Amino acid sequence: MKLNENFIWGTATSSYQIEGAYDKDGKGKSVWDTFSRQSGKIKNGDNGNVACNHYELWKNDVKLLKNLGVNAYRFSISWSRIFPNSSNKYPNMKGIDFYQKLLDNLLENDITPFITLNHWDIPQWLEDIGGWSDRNILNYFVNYADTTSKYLGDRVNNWITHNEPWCISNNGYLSGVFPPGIVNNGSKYFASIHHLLLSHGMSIPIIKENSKNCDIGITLNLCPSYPASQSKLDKEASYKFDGKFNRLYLDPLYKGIYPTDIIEEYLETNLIKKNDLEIIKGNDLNVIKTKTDFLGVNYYSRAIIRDNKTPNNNLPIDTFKGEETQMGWEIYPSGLYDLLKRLNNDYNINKIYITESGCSFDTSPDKKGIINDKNRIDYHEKHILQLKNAINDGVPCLGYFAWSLMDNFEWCEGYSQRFGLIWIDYITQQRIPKSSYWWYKKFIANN
Ligand code: IFM
Repeated sequence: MKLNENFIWGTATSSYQIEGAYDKDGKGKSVWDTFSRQSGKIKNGDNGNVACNHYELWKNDVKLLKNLGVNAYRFSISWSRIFPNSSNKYPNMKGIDFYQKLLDNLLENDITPFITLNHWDIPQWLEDIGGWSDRNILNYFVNYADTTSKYLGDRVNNWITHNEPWCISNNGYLSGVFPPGIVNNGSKYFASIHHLLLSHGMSIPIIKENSKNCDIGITLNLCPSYPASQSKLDKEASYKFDGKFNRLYLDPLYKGIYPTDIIEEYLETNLIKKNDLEIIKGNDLNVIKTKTDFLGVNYYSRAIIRDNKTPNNNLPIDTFKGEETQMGWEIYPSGLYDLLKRLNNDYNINKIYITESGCSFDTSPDKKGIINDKNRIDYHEKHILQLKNAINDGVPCLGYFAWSLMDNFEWCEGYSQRFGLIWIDYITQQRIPKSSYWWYKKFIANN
């Protein structure tokens, strides 16, 4: 299983999912603070008020990272800790201070930080003026990227602008299961995609100015799709699914164009109207295409697509017969290989990181306190093997981040899903490394 000796072995987390301290040290409310308070939105009425209390326990968490032996750690910044309210003039220095200390400690421990600027928890005040559906957000994002890179840029060489724009747009404006909880609003959905991608491109030169010689990327959750049969209809439906899930983000980023077949379908089905396309101004697509240093790939599963003439975005996902994780996601390691090969062929990307790969299983401590999550070990082992095959076949993938360092707030699923290498007791905040933690440690050491 040996890979290049500079290979990045990391783990990943995000601010709202682990930090807690939702109102400490001047932090403002994020959209997830607000959304999780609305009844029926989150399983068991959970919220991220305390989460893993990483805001207080971060030193201990860095020790766990060090002991794990990872050479990188991906985490995100809580935008509403930095700009708690709409005055937006000066950053909240207590928020900056928290991340500076965390970064210093990581660097002292030889752990390379990868920072995500937007892992979904944008400030509520920004949502109140239109959030991602409004063009005004561009300047706010650029200002946020400028400020954070000014204060943190000397410590950080790897920046990720956005995490999984598909989730923000699709879940925020079509299914409505994420904030702002809007259902079937095609105009806002499309606008949010455009503004996410555009703000990515706009912020690249700004971050580069402040954080010398850094690499900047964007993380997409990509899902390879396979037709349920070799019928023409199924193949076409599978290609369409790929368009909505993958090409809608990859094509503008790497080719400077939105996929025509998808835009046409959206127009035909009235999901968007012709004048919704007017949000694409003169130079926007060129800005989106600004050279991105790396692509972050989050891979969890595949889709099997069967055409049943369902209109709009509701393409059916067929059932599968393989094993699944507790989220009900099929375990399909070779999808990672197929995806990476495809990215290499179609987009010729010169640097890729697997910024997330992982699974939810709720294996709990046994009588001796041991958490024997063999299925998680198996999951990572199989995915890393596929990754290695892809690298051997020429894909420039330089790192793998296991999702997640620790169990955490899994969005609409609350605390009911556990993805961590470390078990969290949410009552005592005790951290117990699972067998997968010890396995990953040994695996990294051997590599
Ligand atoms: O927990 C999430 C993460 O925030 C984004 N990617 C998928 C993970 C599992 O659902």
